[in-house]
Amino acid sequence: MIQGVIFDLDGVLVSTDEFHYLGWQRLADSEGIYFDRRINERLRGVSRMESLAILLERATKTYSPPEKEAMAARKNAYYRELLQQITPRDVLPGVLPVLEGLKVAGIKTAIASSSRNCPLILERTGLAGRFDAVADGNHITNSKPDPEIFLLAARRLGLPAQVCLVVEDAEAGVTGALAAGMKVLAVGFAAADARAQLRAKGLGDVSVPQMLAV
Ligand code: B16
Ligand code: MG
Repeated sequence: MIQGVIFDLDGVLVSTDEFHYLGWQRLADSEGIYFDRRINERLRGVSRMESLAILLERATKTYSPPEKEAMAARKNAYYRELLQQITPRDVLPGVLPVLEGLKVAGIKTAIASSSRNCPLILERTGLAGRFDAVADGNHITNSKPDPEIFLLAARRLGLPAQVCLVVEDAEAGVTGALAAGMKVLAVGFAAADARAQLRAKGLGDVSVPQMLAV
């Protein structure tokens, strides 16, 4: 029986995944490196520096470690510029009713996001304080597909992995959650992932009883 639900942030609770794409595209364009939405799919749930390494697979010159740090910082600045537009209206459909339904059912909730910008996004969307625990990119060494972030979120909830359901939109996130021994509800870009126990277009297309019965 599910006792805790652990949510990914970008692409599950809010569409910041589009802003990540726009930030990386701007960086790639300024460096003359080919980048597109298909390549961007590989960056979902992956840390900032690992994302840069994937983007640099198409680079024609090699970059030193300090140059790479500067590029990652530049992308983050572009991304944070876009985050200034975010308001509580950008919380994705179904999120607030699901959170309310879980609360009424006595189910604990947590965030497991690879993003180091997670606190800023939670603040700007009004979601800060709505979860029993938060685990983000500032608290871990290995990002998704490693299970570390999910295990940390479960530990902070005081729950064993087997009673946790993870909501994810990334292949790397689904892999990490399953490796942690948790059940998965795959949504958005991961909605066709056959490894997940439950699949839906978004949180607006699934009910709390369905989530708790996986
Ligand atoms: P930042 P999630 C992930 O967040 C994003 O999906 C991924 O595209 C991004 O590179 C990663 O956070 C790190 O983000 O640069 O803000 O630290 O999907 O795990 O909530
Ligand atoms: Mg995501």
